Amino acid sequence: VIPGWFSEISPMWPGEAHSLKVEKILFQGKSEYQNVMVFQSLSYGKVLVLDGVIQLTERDECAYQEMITHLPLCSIPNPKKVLVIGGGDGGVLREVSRHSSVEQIDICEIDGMVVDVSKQYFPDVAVGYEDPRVTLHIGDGVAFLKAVTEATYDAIIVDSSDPIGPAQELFEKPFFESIAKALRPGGVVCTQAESIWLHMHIIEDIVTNCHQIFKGSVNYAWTTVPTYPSGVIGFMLCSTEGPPVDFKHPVNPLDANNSHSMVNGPLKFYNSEIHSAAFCLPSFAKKVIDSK
Ligand code: AAT
Repeated sequence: VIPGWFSEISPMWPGEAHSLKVEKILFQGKSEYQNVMVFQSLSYGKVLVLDGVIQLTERDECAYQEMITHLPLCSIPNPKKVLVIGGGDGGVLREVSRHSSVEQIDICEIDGMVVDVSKQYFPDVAVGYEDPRVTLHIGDGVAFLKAVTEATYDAIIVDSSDPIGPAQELFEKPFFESIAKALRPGGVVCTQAESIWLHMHIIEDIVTNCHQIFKGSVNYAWTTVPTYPSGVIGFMLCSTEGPPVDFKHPVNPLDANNSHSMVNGPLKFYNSEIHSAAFCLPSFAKKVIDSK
């Protein structure tokens, strides 16, 4: 450990640790679920860390939040009801709010401290909560989805931390089964699905489960996020039986200067070309994912 630097050390990426130079620690606390820290970095703006793992930085959060949101929402014609699991920082809400067809946005985040800290230190991210269509539920996403007994949502976005800690069950088969039940015919899910460089075994399991559960399409996409382990992160995108969804060709494009956003002006990362490109996989990953 280098003094004055934050290093992201975890058994989930043994033998490597990305580091950022710390200018100032702004917040440190312990919630019921995890350690919460915010620091000012030299080169990536403010950084939110949970249990020693970077959740977002001001500089590159757009790459993750825009992709995890618009990959699913731009793939279906008229999303109305959207559920976000995790994502307590509000960044995904901010992105969902760009879609004018959306009428209802539910979010279920397990940790109230993440919400409070984000509102205090990351106003440009937590601004998503200002959208009047948003209802915040503090609780476990697994229990929340079990309680949804009808096919309710057009899209479910699982903006989850890694499967060590409170998010573990969000990577398991029963959780994907509750997602499928809570989605309308032709509804879509997009989940945080880790890195092709580090976690092919996790990805393999998720893909296998999803093929069994989702009768529409099952796809893996990825993007670059410099401050996430290995610099890339992926998403599992699936649709239920019903109107077919071709994730690779967005039917509901977002205008670059989208005026429906409550916030933050134009998109910084997402566009229709990068949407389609996100589904192109390196050969080593394609081989494994396509074989499932
Ligand atoms: N928006 C980018 C940051 C995240 S946040 C992941 C969120 O999931 C955290 O706020 C965490 O408290 C919440 N969470 C964890 N478990 C649950 C659960 N069971 N139910 C509801 N919310 C939960 C993603 C970071 C990705 C990191 C990649 N290394």
